[in-house]
Amino acid sequence: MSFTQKRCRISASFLFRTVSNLHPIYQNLGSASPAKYPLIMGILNITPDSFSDGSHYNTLEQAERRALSMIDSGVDIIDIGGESTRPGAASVGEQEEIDRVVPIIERIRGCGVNISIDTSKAAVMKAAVEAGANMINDVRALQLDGALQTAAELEVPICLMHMQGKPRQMQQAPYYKDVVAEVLSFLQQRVKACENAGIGKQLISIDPGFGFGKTFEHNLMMLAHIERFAAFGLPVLAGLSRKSMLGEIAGKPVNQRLSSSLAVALVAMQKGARIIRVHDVEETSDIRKVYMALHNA
Ligand code: 7PJ
Repeated sequence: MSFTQKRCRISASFLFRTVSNLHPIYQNLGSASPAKYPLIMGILNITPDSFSDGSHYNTLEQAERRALSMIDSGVDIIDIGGESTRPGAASVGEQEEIDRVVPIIERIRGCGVNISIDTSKAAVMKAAVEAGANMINDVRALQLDGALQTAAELEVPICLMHMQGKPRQMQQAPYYKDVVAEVLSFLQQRVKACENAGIGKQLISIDPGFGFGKTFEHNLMMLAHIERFAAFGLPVLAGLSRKSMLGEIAGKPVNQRLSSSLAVALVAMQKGARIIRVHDVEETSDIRKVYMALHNA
C-alpha cells in the first residue's frame, strides 16, 4: 500500500471534508456563472530539476509528499506537469512525459482532490486522464496535433492559455498593439474552435498566460485589466506565482517572491479570477480567507 493510500485510509474525515468541500465547486468550475470562491490550483512539477536528488523513486516520494501537503493546506486542484515551459527549456518526448506524470497521478487519485494535467500533447492528456486526472491545462490552448480531438473525447474541464511564440523564443521580442484585446481575441477563437470540436463551453476556462511571450508592461497591463477576461463569461485562471514580473517589481530572486505572489493573488481574486495557480498553497489559502471575509461582509 502506498504512502498516499495509507494516508487516505487513516484519515477518512479529512477525505470527507475534502470531497464535500470540493465537489460542488468543481461542478461550478466550468459553468458560465463564476465559482463561489476562487479555486486554488497547486503546482506540482515532475521534471528532473524539480526535486533535488534526481532518482526516480525519490522524486515520486517527494512529489507525493508535496501533493499531500497541498491537500492538507486546502488545495482544490493539483496541476501536474512533466514538461518545463520556462523560456529556453528543452522539449521532452511523449513517452518520457507520460512516464513522469502517470505514476504520481496513480498515487494521489482517490484522495478527493481534482487533478489537472499540464500538457500540450494529446497522448499525455489521454494517458493522464486514464490514470485519474480530471482536468487538462494546456499552455498551447489545444493547438498541437490531435489535442483538440483528444480533449473532446476525454470530456474533462480544460484550461486554454494564451502564449505568443514558442517557449524557446517567446521572450525575445513580444509585441502587441493592445495586449488585452489581442489575448482575449485569441482565447475567444480557441473557445470557438473547442465548441466546433464538440467541447461544451461549460468545460472551458481561459488564462491570459502571464509571462508567456509578454514583456513586463504587457503582464502588468493584463493584471490591471483581468476583469476584461472575466467579462467574457468563462472562469479565468491566473498564474502569477513567483513569476519574473514579481522579481522586477520587488527586486527579488525567485525564492523570495512569496509576499509579492500573495499580493497579486489577492488582486487577481478581487478582479474576478476564479482559479489561482500557485506554488504556495497554504499561504494563498489564507489570502483566500481574507478575500472571502471581505467579499461576504
Ligand atoms: C502557467 C501554466 C500559467 C497555466 C505554467 C510557471 C511556468 N499554466 N503553466 N497558466 N505557467 N494555465 O509556473 O512559472 O500561467 S509553467
